[in-house]
Amino acid sequence: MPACITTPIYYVNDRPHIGHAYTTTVCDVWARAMRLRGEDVFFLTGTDEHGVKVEKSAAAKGVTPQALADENAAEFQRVLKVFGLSNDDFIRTTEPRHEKQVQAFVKRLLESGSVYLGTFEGWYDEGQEEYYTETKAKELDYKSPISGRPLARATEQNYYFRLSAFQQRLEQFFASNPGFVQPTARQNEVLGRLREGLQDVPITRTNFTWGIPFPGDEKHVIYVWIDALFNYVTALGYGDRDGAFTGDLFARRGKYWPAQYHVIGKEILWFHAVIWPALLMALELPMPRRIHAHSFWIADGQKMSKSMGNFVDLPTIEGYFAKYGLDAWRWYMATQGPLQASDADFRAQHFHDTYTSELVNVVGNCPSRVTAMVGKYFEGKMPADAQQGGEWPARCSAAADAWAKAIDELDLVAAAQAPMGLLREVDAFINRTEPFKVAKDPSRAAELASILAQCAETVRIAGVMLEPFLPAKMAELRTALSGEADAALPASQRLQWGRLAPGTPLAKCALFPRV
Ligand code: ME8
Repeated sequence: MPACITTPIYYVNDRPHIGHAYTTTVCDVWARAMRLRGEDVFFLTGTDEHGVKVEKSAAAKGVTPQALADENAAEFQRVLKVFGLSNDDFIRTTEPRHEKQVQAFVKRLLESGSVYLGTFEGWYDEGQEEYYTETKAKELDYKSPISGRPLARATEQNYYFRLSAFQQRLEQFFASNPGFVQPTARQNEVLGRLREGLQDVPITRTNFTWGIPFPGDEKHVIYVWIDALFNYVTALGYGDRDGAFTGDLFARRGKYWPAQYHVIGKEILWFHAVIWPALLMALELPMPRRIHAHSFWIADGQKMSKSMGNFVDLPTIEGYFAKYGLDAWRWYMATQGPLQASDADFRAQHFHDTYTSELVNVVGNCPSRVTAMVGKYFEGKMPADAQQGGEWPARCSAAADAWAKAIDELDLVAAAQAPMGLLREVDAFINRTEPFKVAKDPSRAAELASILAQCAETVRIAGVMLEPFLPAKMAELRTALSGEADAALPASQRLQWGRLAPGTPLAKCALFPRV
């Protein structure tokens, strides 16, 4: 089945930082794992370029919003390459393919009665571009829950999306799709807020101009969040046929909708878990399968924020690449990050310790030990195993099942744990069977061959499962095990026991140097 995974589209009023790198890396690991499994994957990311924030940042710099957007979108695209991220498309909300189609959607919402002209009185969080009702603003002490800055009083005539009309359908939807929002703690928050009752939301603005004009009433621009959410379908070519809502709605990539995963940070969950589904209901489009709202990286116990200026920024990240390598960065992001309900503290020492204890001592050391012994005792050739793997084929197959299940659940920690567990078992097996002692007794040659053949084959299989996390290093391992041609095969074949035929050259490899 074709699978689609998306990141949020990032605001261009800011430079890329650890948060953007994190979400995109999580999606990249998943996309690579799915491709490895032979699935047809579409991995989407991009930039969110309209709205008052971008307009203001541009004015402060004395450039046009489009110029600022162009500059920072190019920077985001450059960064994707530096990070080796394997996205299939990059959508920018100022592209005609997006703008034209957003207008068509909004027109359709207007025609179907889901959008109407009304007057808003309430509170506005400028940093987040989010409106709050009086009740909610009071609860927040009239301060932005994100930046802490005071909310502004707002009265405006605007077009509204009739969100309230979707209360019941949303409740039913959540009841019949219990795992729709992950993790569960986040889903409970959404359900709690849903129970308070939905109010209609303004979807246009008149106090600035940097946005997509509202079709038929161009003194209004479409609210940046409505504009932005639609990226998930405009990138798939929805309505490329000039907004005709008939026949094959997706001109190009319709097979990828609905998305398997929208991966986002927890601060934008409401838009994705409630507003987006309601918009899709109003347009009679299928729902995405899952929204995964991860938590935040924090820095040395403190919240990272633009105002505090303590975001782990690009130059810092590039410092980690230089010292530990890109794959080590990916590993830390994927296995130590805030993927579930708790925030994760980014600490240099913890990074270093994780690198040493997992990548140097396990992922690097185990293949190095095994290939070194094969070099020493079998002239660097895969020995023949008279025991046909012993208990190892079953262990590997259980690990492969656990890995695949974890990937389905976007549980990257468990997905990494499966091959790590195998490598640790190989290490323990070597310590227990002591092949270096067995080698001293010529009458035990067959036993030595079995031990090392079983280790080498298990290392190969663990390496396959580690590829989505450590693509460059595992390519090195693959080459050392003479498996270049394997890269093109699906995991179902590569995870089978016994691909390393006796006599296959196995070169010694050193993957992660101690730092
Ligand atoms: O919200 N830890 O864009 P944005 C982990 N344009 N992830 C973090 C993070 C942190 N400390 N800080 C940010 C927007 N992120 C909108 C989205 S989608 C239709 C529109 C990540 O540039 C996380 O994925 O502010 C978060 O949701 C995203 O960056 C926000 O990026």
